[in-house]
Amino acid sequence: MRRFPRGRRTATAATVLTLALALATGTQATAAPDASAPAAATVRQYQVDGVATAEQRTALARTGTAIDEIGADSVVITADEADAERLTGLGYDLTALTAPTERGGPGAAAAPADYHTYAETLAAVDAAEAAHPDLVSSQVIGQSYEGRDIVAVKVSADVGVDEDEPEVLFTHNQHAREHLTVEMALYTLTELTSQYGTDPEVTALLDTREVWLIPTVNPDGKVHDQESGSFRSWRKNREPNSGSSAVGTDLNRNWAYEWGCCGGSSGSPGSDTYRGAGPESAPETGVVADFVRGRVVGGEQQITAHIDFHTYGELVLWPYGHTYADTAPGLTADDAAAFEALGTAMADSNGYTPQQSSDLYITDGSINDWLWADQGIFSFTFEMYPTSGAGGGFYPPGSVIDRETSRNREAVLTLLTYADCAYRAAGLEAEYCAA
Ligand code: BZS
Ligand code: CA
Ligand code: ZN
Repeated sequence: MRRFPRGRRTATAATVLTLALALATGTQATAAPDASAPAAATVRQYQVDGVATAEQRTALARTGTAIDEIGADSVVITADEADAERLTGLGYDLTALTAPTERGGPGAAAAPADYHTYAETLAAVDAAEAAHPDLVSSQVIGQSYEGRDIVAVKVSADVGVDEDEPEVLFTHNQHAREHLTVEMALYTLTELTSQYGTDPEVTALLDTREVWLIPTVNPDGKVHDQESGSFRSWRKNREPNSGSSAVGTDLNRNWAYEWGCCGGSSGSPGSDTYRGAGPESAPETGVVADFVRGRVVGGEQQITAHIDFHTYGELVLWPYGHTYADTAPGLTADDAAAFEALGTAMADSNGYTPQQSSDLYITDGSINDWLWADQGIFSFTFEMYPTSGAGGGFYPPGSVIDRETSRNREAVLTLLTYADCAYRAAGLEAEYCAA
């Protein structure tokens, strides 16, 4: 498979191109260490030098190693001492880093109370629905492993009617520790409802689109990470794994397209990129996938466009993740052109770096690949603020929430705008957007 120019361009454009990656504490080749053992070794971040290409990053990720940020010729990983020693033994060049809080100075990182809890999130949804009954309607679409409700919120004019309008889905918080993404959902909900009837663009879009927000796909993981008194850097869901004491599946490796195909996930339950026992094995993945399948009306998928919000790295990503190739089965050159044009338009508004997700490293079983290949939905991932640990990593301070959620206002509205026909973003309306 060939490398393609997009990755090289963006890599040179950004001195410190960063990405929050998989926190993988185990290895694929051997039995994984028990990630949930009470006496778990100290986990910290390390810089790994000499890792410069997507192939090199994929090779590192395949050892089950955590990679949090990507630089021009290095990465930042999260590892315990045993993993660090193992990697050094494999020839990797590791340097221990101080915690993001210390690197960023006082106030660089958050306290758990800086972010809405799961209960507060649902309360905010209920309040919006009560204040705007004509615009907002929420429904429980299923339960997490531990039995918490997973909620989808519809926002549209005449919300009680299933009108024949393009539908746009926003998913948030697949990864437990990425709390800023839940704030993004609440921002979008507040912005759309408060600006309807006031802002002409928002009004026109809610008159012609149906928006679905799923503020947390992983409520058990969120509660686990946020509500013990201090953050735990937890990524996965909280489902036990049979035959292992290690808990959790990486939901963003558990989707049912080319699941586990390509070395872009781990088969070890102790890894933070554990792909699960099978496609959609995690209850949370199944609930959201069933919801999406339920939006097929009259044989046609109503949802046309989607963003899955993550942190961190300030990136706009699109499929495929399971191959480096620009085009592949189910992804034509025109499809790729539309993804790049729309992704770049959104990135122009928020200052993120746009690229195909495999420019970073290979993943399989991601939500983007499934939504595109299986459901035909133009599906993006946004990696939100910050770009590095200096901004607080997964836990930036609450003082940045307003700025970093509203930063995506135009990008969200751009996606809604093109939801009638994403090919229009690439000038392909004559071919694909006939009325
Ligand atoms: C994250 C990083 C994210 C992941 C990168 C990615 C997104 C890869 C979409 C592929 C597709 O955890 O935020 O590793 O899931
Ligand atoms: Ca509809
Ligand atoms: Zn994530």
